Amino acid sequence: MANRLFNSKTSMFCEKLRVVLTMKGVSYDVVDVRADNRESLIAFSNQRKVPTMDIDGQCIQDSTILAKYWEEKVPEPTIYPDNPSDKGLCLMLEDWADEDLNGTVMAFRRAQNDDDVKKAEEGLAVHLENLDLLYSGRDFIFGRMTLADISIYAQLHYLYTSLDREIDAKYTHVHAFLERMMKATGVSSIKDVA
Ligand SMILES: N[C@@H](CCC(=O)N[C@@H](CS)C(=O)NCC(=O)O)C(=O)O
Repeated sequence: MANRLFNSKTSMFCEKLRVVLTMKGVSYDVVDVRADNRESLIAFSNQRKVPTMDIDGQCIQDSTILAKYWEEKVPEPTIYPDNPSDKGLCLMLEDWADEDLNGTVMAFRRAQNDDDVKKAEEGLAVHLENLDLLYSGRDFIFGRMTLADISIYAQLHYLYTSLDREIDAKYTHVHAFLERMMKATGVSSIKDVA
């Protein structure tokens, strides 16, 4: 099977998918969409968003759909919890990270002035307080690394890799989680991507 990933190194959704692909041992060629201003991506998929994959000529787009696709193709190791109720919660957390947490993180990118940055910081603080509670006393949300952890990590990691921001040291459980995720994904410096 020939797989191509239309990739942007810094995209949080691409990092989320790359972690899943590595976990499952899926091999793929990388097409760097920044190298040709997305021309080959648009020619292949008729749209601009990454991650997009060419899987034996089949075009599949969106990190959530691709994660589900690869889970079905390569079930082990699984990216979801075993218990169906936990799986539902995992998918909800994936969606929360991809939408709400992403919106908060991207508010820094969209900020035009100090007031916007202050609002973004306030929004992020609410999520960090909740995440710090969520990760207190547990390594991963469902005992082992699942798509919920991967999705949350991809968003928080983007603060460091692309926005040159740091998470306040007072969120000790969040920091311990980031370190666990870096170890699990083979990233030696917080500024590097998986
Ligand atoms: N829900 C999508 C979001 C993908 C997304 O927003 N990708 C961004 C990069 S992080 C992109 O390619 N944006 C380019 C554009 O919209 O023109 C997913 O999970 O894959």
